[in-house]
Amino acid sequence: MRFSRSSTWASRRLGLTSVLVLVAAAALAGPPPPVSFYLRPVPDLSEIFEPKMEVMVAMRDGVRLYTEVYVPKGKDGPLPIILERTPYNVNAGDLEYSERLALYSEFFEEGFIFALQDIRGRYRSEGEHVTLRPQADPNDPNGIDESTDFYDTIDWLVKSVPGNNGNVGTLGISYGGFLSLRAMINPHPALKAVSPGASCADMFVMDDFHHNGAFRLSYSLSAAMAFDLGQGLLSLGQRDEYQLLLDMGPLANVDQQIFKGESYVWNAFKDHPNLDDMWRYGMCGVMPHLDEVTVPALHVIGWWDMEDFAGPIEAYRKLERKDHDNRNYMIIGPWRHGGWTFDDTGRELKGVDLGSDTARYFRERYHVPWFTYWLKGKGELDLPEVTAFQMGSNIWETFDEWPPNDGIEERKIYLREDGRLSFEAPTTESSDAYDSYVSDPANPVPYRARPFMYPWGWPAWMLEDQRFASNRPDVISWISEPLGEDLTITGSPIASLFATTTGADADWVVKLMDVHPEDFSSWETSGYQMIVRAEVFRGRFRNSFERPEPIPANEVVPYEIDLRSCNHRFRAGHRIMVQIQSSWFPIIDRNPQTWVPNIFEAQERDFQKATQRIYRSNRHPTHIKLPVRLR
Ligand code: PG9
Repeated sequence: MRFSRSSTWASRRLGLTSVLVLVAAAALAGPPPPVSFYLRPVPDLSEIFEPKMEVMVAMRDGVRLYTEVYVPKGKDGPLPIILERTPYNVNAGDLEYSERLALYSEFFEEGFIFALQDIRGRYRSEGEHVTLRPQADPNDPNGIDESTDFYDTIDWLVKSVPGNNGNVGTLGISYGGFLSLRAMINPHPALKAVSPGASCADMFVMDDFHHNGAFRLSYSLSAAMAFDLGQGLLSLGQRDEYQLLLDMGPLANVDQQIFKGESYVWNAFKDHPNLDDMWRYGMCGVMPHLDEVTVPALHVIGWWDMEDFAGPIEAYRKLERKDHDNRNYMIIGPWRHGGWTFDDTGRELKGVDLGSDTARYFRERYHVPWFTYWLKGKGELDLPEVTAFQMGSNIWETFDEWPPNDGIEERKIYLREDGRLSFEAPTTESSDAYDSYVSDPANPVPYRARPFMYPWGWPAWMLEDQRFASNRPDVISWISEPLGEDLTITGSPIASLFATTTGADADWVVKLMDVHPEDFSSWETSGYQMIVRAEVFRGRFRNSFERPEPIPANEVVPYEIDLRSCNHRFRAGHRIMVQIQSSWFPIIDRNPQTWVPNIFEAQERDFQKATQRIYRSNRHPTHIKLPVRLR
């Protein structure tokens, strides 16, 4: 991997951030600069499209949704329609031509009609907004949900837009990806292809709001504030986000100080601290409805997506089980959240040079041909089942399944004495073979180098050099010798952790890292501690996400932590590192470390220091199972 010297301080994304950006711009007196809405150049859209049609499209219950329709100039029709439905404002500046269209510039040459719609209750659309709206009861004849709104919109489009060919495709990122999955449930027959991007699908174990039951505080708070108050974190003060949220104290204070019980989203968090039907079927809950591949689907995911990574992969895998006609595909690229569409080239990420224009390549090689094939019947569908970029070598690879089984061997890499990491298992029987640290909720480990404030620097924060954390006494590192040859892992590394705590609950954060050689000819990357995968597990959920249990104090407890998919080549001369810590603040809320039934109700006095031991003996050999490529 090579690195470019340019850094993107004002890296930007579209989506929830866009809501915050306007707030940020207003709140800031000095640097950092406001985060811009788009990273894509906006062409002269008046040369490409006829003046827009603005329509309030009526849904079955009479609620009307604001829709802009753009018909391209000078293209031989009839043409198919690409529909994007969004909670993030189809035309933020109320411009003659929505700048959102710039996200689709590679589609212009081929010729598609674009329809952009604000979802129910957002911006210019009527009706009540329900964040990540659940599916309606199928037995309720008056039920409405995102699937019925898709159906009714598509029905209107194909019957009303002049010069359309009767075929519709839909796509979207994040919330828009979730919507694209909803479009697949009881779809309109004119819906011929979808492309769900970063489609959040599991909000308790994998995506935005929790990881393995641990609450993603800073992001979820931002989401609740954005959707329920129309504000960003910055409205709480232009401060280091770590200090801001630490000063706020226990989660109960957040509700008292900010939402006062009035936030639909925050209430969902605090009233449902465990996995239950609200998370399965309610807010977001899409998995139970993904049964058949009702519409051809191309799932798009970024390795460095800080919001929706594991859930979208599981959505693909769930559909794959019944993909009898081979209409379900996945591509995972080296992108931040939505980078394949939001970024102009995708050539670099947080200073990491990706070797080619990965985002443009995806759009030209995959996205446009996908919709051209299904909506126009043109071309061949020359599409591998799974395409995955390999980090570390900057190559694209194809697979018949995900994760691949063929040519993969599980190899265990063990924590050893003196901070070593080794493929040799420990031999000592001693029950004292452990490393220990004190986890103090009053001084949690920051997840990024301070100071920081969402949304600045948020995209791909996982690529930040971890040396800011390495020297803390509550972060333990184990490191291998330099590798003699390249080592590639493809699939999901699993951390098998044996640990004790003096407390009654604990978070376990495991980072698998690629440590670059000390080489001062490339100063910026010398010794870089790059996360390959990192994950958190909230100990109370070790036996069940539905029924949390206290951790028995001072008893060695095993944990299996799925670090989630990766495709990474450690180059010869690099070293593998594992870091373990018990806080990751404020991306994850603080675990009180004493037993409380609901952490959203914990009081200040419940937050106590605990001493953690990570075992590395013959009997309790903490290790990472690596899916190593044989060839
Ligand atoms: N990941 C974002 C989100 C999804 C669902 C709810 C709230 C936020 C997004 O960027 O759309």
